[in-house]
Amino acid sequence: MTIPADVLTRIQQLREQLNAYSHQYYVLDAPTVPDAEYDRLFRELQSLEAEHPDAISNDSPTQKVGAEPLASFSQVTHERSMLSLDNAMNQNELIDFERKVRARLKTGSDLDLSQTLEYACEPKLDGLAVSLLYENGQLTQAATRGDGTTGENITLNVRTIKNVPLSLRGSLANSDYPERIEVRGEIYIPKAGFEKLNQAARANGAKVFANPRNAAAGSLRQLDSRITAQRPLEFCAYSIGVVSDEFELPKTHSEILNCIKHWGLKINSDMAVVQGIDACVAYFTQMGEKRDALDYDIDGIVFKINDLGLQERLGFVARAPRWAIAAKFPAQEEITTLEGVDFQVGRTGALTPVARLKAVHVAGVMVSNATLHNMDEVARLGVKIGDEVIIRRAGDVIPQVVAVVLDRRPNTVRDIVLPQTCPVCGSNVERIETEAVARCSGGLYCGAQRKEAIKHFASRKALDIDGLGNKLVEQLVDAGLINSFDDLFHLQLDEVASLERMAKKSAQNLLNSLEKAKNTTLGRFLYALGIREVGVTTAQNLADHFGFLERIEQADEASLLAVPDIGEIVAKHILAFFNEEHNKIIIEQLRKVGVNWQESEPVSADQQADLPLAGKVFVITGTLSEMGRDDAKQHLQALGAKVTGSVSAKTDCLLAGEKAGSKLTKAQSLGIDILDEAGFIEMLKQYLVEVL
Ligand code: 9MJ
Repeated sequence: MTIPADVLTRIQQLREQLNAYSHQYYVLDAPTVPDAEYDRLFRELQSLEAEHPDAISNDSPTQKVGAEPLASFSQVTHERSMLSLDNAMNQNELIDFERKVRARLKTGSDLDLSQTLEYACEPKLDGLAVSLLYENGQLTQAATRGDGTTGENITLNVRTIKNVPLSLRGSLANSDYPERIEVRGEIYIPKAGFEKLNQAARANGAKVFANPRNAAAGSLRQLDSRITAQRPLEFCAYSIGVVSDEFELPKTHSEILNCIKHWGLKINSDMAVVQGIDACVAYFTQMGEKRDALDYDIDGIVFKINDLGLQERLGFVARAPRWAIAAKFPAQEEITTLEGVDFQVGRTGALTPVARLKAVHVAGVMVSNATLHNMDEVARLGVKIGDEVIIRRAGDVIPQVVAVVLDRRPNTVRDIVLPQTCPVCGSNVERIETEAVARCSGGLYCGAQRKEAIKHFASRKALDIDGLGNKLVEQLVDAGLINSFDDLFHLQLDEVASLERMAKKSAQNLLNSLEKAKNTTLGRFLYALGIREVGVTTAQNLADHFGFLERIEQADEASLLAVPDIGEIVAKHILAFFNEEHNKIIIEQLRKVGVNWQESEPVSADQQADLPLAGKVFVITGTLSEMGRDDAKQHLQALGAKVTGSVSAKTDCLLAGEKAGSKLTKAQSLGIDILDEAGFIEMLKQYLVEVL
């Protein structure tokens, strides 16, 4: 069947547009259109291709969803072997590396070795090394490193990875890229994707991965590429393999990386070119400090002699190049003994098994506790008290037990048993069949739940009671001074001042903060109540949608489901909360002691569009000294702006407080408007917003 010319043109247009948007999003990290626009064009292309199957091409953006499962992976022999790297475990070994490089270059050389050597420094990603072969600009083969000589053909899986282009940017006719080019790099799962993947797995009783590297490996090893397509894998390039002869490549490693970037593949934006080994040491230290804040896992830094001529003269030993070295950071996983398990009771009564460990240093921090999440996780790990366990501490995520070293199991191990009664209040522990979590049924009768509920009530995004930290809440509850939220507002100066480590002045400050916290907003108040699954955003959505607390209290399931982001489960929690008589009493008591907020008719869509900052996207970063970031956000939202977390081409304005970091740099590079706090307050005044 022939395809009408206008349809073919449209299909071509859509593919180019979608490829350009993907490139901006996944490679340049600077999206230019909202996701909804991408999805709309994607669906248009899908439906045109469904009507005209002959028009489907192998490199269409619709072909990134995976294919029929394979029976097994075929083998690929690498045309140029894929090398591994030698390691430097400390600074001396790194300095020794340069000494050896210099010694080697000196022999029979006419080089001026008084000059410093130039290095490319690259964060070392902890994933899987892969090779991507592009022929005539099309991705024709992807393979794992394997043993360096032979790997597995994982083309179908790699084709599903969002930031791997199926065709290179530019054209072969213009010699924008070589006819054959092998790009090598690492496939990995960023930290956020890993946490989400495991959270979902825990909730569904599915396989939980020990670390992002295992998750990446498991995802690539799928014979069914439709599963791989669901995993948050990314590719980052760091070298090339075979290249067709006729193509003239630049003379340094860093320039080659730039070429790769122009071809449309991601390279590491944190890489740097430095002069001399001392600068390498400084880069290593600096990245070590940044390690936890990066959104991907690294296990060290790779230093490479930048000059390709020098690289060639240095050559290889065994399987590793002499021109590169991987300087390692302290390991994020260690082995220690599980000495016992305690059960911690959270705000909603959830019992979390907490591993008590023989103290051990992990990535520079002494660790003696780790979470075991829930009893399903305990069963999955097969862990017992007395076992040797592998624990992992990555970034600011709480340490986790990731595996048991079974062949070191002593015969004195004991089972971990879920208590039948709450270790804090003695109430029954209940476990609903469909939930992984066991809960204490004591509610606010349970001291642990009460403490957690009050901590939450006082927290920054809730009533923001300055000076009422977690420790003080525990003291107040333990001293019997508060049992419920409203008790906070009945506290007397001498009662507070009589607590340990509490001076009269700080007691007075607390009472002042409590007085101030009484004036709040409906969104904050709803969040502070601690309704299950109602976070800051849901609470604000409820407040915006209904405008009055009474309407929320009386809402039925259907009207709750009309609120953005509220699904059946959250709606049920909200209904259950307001059906509880004692919750109504708590709210009434809080109103009685003077907790108050403004209520008003919700703003209609038309009115929303009339607001002065309607349609504008703001990002807030750095420290605001006059007002908190939450308040700034609320002011902006009240003026119709949307406040998002990361700077992109879609951002209209960055509100940058003191000590602003990478977001400020990014906004500057994208030419986005930047406001400091003083400018922001001026702007608010211009819109007649009363500030403070
Ligand atoms: C990683 N894993 O990030 C190399 N690597 O270069 C970087 N690995 C490498 N380079 C030659 N950035 C062999 C391996």
